[in-house]
Amino acid sequence: MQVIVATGNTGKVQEIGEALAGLGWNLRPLEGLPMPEETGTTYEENAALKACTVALMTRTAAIADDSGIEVEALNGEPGVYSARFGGWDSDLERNVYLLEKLRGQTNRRAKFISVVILAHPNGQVESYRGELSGTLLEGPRGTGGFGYDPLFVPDGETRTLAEMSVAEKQAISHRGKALAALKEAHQQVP
Ligand code: ITT
Repeated sequence: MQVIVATGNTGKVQEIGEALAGLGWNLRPLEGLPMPEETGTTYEENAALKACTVALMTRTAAIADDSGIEVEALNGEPGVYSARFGGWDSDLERNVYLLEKLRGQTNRRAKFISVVILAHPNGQVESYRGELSGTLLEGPRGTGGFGYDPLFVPDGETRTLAEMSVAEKQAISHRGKALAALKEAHQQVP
C-alpha cells in the first residue's frame, strides 16, 4: 500500500518511518503538498484534518499525527497548541518560554499525547492514541529528538527523550504507542 506521510515535521517523519518499517508499505513524503491550517480543538480533529485533506487531494492513503504536551501546572497548556506555544517559531524558543513559565514551580508533571490517523482514499478513517507521562527539567539535556524532548524525563527513566535513540524513544513514547497499535492492526498473520 502506498501511504503519504502527511507531516512537515522531520522528527515525526523519522519516527513514523521507523515504527512502520516491516509492514511493507511504500511510505511517501508530502513533496511540497500544502498542509491545511489546524483549526480543530482536539488532537483527533487536527490529525483527521491533516490526513483526510492529503488523502482526498492525492487519492492515496495518508497518515498524520497530531500531538502535544499537557503541563499540569499550566492547567494542561499548551496541549493542541504545542507547536505554536507563546507564538514562538522554533523548538528552542518554545522550550525557553516553557522553562520561564515554570520558573519556581515545583509541580513539573506533564504528559505527551499523540493521535495518529490513517485516512484511506475511500473515506475510511482509523484513529490510534498514545500517552507518555513524566516530568520537566529546569534546563535542557540531550541533542536527539525534537520539540520538548530535551526537557522531558519519562516516568521510570533518568534520561530525557533527547538523550535516547529513536528506537528507545519509540519503545515508550506517546507516538510509539499509537503507531504500534496501528501496526498491530495491519500486521499480516503468516
Ligand atoms: P505537522 O502538523 O506538520 O505534523 P507539527 O510539529 O506542527 O507538525 P503538531 O501540530 O502536532 O505538529 O504539533 C505538535 C508539537 O508538540 C510539536 O511541534 C512539538 O513541539 C510537540 N511535540 C509533539 N510530539 C513531541 C515529541 O515526541 N517530542 C517533543 N515534542 C513533541
